[in-house]
Amino acid sequence: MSVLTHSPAWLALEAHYSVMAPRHLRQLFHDDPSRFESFSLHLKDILIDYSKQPITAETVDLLLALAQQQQLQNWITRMFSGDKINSTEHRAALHIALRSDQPVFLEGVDVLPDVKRVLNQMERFTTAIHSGARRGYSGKIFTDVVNIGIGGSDLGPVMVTEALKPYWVNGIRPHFISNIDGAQLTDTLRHLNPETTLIIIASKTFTTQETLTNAHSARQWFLANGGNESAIAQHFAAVSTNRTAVTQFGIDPDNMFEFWDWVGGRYSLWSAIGLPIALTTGMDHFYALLAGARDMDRHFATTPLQQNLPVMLGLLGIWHINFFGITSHAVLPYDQSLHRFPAYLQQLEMESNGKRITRDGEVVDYATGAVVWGEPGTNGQHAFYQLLHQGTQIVSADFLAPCQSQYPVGNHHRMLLANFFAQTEALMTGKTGQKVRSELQKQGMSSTSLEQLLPHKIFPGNRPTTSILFKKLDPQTLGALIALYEHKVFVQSVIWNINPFDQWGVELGKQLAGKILSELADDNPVTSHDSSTNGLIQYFKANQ
Ligand code: G6Q
Repeated sequence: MSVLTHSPAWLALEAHYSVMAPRHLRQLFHDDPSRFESFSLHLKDILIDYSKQPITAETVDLLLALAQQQQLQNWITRMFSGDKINSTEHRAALHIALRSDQPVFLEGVDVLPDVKRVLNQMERFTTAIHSGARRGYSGKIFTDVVNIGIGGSDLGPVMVTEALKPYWVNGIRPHFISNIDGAQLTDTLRHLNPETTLIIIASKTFTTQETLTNAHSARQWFLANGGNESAIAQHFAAVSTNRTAVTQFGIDPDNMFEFWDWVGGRYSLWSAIGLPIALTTGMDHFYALLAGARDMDRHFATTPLQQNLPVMLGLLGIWHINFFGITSHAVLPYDQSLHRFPAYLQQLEMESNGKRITRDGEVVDYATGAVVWGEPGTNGQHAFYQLLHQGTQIVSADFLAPCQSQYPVGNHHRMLLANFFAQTEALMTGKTGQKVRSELQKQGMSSTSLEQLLPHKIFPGNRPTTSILFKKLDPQTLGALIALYEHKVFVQSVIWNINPFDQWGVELGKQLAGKILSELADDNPVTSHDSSTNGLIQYFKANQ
């Protein structure tokens, strides 16, 4: 047994679980009609309602005691003060510095001047592209921006640019190439004119195989379609921590936007990795995004734990995962603009907390990160909600929606929100046999048919959901929402005593494919792997 599962706060929660497990959410609402007031929190335009969770005031107290036992407040302070809390990589995790307006120190040196310098460089570049002061090699203004990057160098900018479509600058279209599958590169570039296309190569390490291969192919496309070597400097920019590799690739160092090893890939959209966001929506909106995240940072760092939004969200996840055994978590935005938000959170949560070794090097004996997935509502309702309502596994879910649509059309937004409220209510209350019976009787169904159909129409309910409503999906609110989840992930990592800022599982993939690639280069039989891998490689070679 680990120290954690042996600890007083954990054991108290285990005992409390046996009291809470048989209590239906319907009953909890019946016993306490003021649950919404007791279990909801606000920050500016964001409201989080967690009253449809299997908790009482005692649960919250016990979860907070667990957070205190795990020294959460101290860990928050350590993150904000630049301690090297990414212990396996000996790095700080200072994404909060990228949106700070106060000095942030790393080894006694304020990093803010560097952050501001790169923001100013981004602003100059963005302004020059938008004003036409900086043009393509033939004198035409830029109309298309292609970001080549993968994982943390792709998902954040894709998600944010999609979410902020109403804020797009006239005349600029963003495109994203991440996959090594040539389909994405071919399909993207075939619509573009090299004369008016700006290509950003985004890679923290500048060694990632997919990104560099796509970058080389994009350069060939540029040269084969009218561009020439001397025009590369006008059309290619790089975002990286690796100046040497950028220069070797042939990119003018003036077109390199720097960031630092204390910014994790999946926490990097606030850095120059956000350049496609700034180019697409304008620098003012990028600054507003940073300001929203800063509001959430301040809230996280200074608000008592019981009123702290990321803390509460994180602790609810702990309650589900470690005590109820709910390890599948759906993110369900009722907002088409947030269609990539579940994919973004999937990386943020699963890459950060998908770990089985504690900070002390021990194998954990408790579950860590949940499986995170999701799709926008109402589409999901016509696909996988069946399992959420009547399946055998319980899935926890976050429902998110704006009160104001940025695309007002007739009654669409009210219908969208009516579905949001109806689904969260139904997941909580379910539908009893008694209710189903009376409905079927009213329809005049014969008793034999009624008895046959009845069990199929019962909904157990008692499915936990958190509802997150906000006024409008503007850049500031979006920044705050993303930071909310970043800090939620951190809270959970502290409870589990794991490092959320490394990603050795990703590194493995980067190494393995390199070795096999050389074996695919000729027709020789491959025998260096297990029989399955050898067999698959042979089949590929014979049929390629
Ligand atoms: C993120 C991960 C991973 C990374 C990509 C791209 O936290 O480390 O998703 O962002 O592997 O890496 P580069 O930016 O170095 O190309």
